[in-house]
Amino acid sequence: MSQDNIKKSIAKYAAKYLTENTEKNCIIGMGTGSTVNYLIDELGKIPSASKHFKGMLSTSIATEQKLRDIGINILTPKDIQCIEIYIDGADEINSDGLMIKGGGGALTKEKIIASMAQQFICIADNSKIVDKLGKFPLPIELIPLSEPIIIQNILSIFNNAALSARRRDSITENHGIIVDIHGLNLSSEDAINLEAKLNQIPGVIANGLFTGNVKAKYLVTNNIDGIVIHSYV
Ligand code: A5P
Repeated sequence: MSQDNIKKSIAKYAAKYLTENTEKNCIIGMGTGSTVNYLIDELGKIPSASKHFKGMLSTSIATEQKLRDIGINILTPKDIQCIEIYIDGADEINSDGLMIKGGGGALTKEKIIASMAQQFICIADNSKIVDKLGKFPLPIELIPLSEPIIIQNILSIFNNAALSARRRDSITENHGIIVDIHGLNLSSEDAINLEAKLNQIPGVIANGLFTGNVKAKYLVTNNIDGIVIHSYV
């Protein structure tokens, strides 16, 4: 099966789960990326879906537009304290449910909305499952002011000459810039420590390490037999 078809089958499973195993009028946080896009497409095929949910919080303009297109009510984080489920893809996920996210540039909103959720359900094909985090470059969103100093402060944490920071061309929805850190190889403990250190650098808006209260509780993925669910403590 192609990677896209695997993502579609994961998305189909997740759409059925969300409409059949959640309370009516619940609130869902919806991530960003191709797997999420397939999930929204699948929700659009379920006639009851738009009425089942009170609404959804969206993590990007692209996701919001797709949700509106299938009739989902869009809610704003300002009006809500807590949501039942946050559902999103990942760029990498390890055996503890820790992730690298932000390949699509939406990491800041993703992290905020994930932090409001009682549980994070990750939907990711099994190519995203890794032993160590960091083969996928770690995105860090910065305010553009004094970019060279901020990047210098970020790189000084690592003390590793093999690392490099590459700036993306595009500006984010928050008017930030994203640099991707290449060459990391992080255990869970490393990832937890690094996330905390990056959060302390002035000018860093958010980093793409999802640990602590934003790590995954469940992973919907695939193996050779079909869909499998992992749960993390
Ligand atoms: C978006 O910013 C990322 O966090 C996505 O969750 C990630 O890039 C996964 O994308 P795909 O579903 O396209 O693999």
